[in-house]
Amino acid sequence: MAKLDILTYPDPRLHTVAKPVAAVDDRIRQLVKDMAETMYEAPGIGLAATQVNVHEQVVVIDISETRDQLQVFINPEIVWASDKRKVWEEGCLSVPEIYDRVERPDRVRVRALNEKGETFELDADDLLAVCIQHEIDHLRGKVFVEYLSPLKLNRIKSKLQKRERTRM
Ligand code: GNR
Ligand code: NI
Repeated sequence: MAKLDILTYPDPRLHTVAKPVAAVDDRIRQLVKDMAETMYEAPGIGLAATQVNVHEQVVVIDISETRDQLQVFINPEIVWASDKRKVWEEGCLSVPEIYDRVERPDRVRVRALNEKGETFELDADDLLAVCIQHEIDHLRGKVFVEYLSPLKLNRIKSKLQKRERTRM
């Protein structure tokens, strides 16, 4: 298994739109393993393939405290979202040490393929609903800070670019 490098905002590759996975084969299963290892080591509660510069629709999530409840979503799509919305304080492995409030639908139903290539549907609320929407955004080339005001976004960009320059 290999730990993968995570792209950091404002890397333009984070805006690439991921393609659907055509076949859930051993190559995809290896990618899932590598992404899971990368997520656990980071540590984070989710990771989208976009963040490791692979532009295919693969997401791994583990919101459990015990870090042993891996959830895999291939070609995920939101098939229903509640009208009710909720604000959550989000963070992102591609935007280190930046946390801010984002409003999203409170509950969503997701349809995806599992590691065997079988279709499943899942109703998500609370942190799982936030996380799956955050990850599907990555697959579409969107990073959570892009929901913030232009002023905040510019401050975040300069902070991260400065940090990059000083190798912090
Ligand atoms: O580890 C993560 N924590 C988190 C917290 C609140 C909302 C979303 C997230 S996802 C993030 C990992 C990540 O960057 N996934 O893309
Ligand atoms: Ni993220």
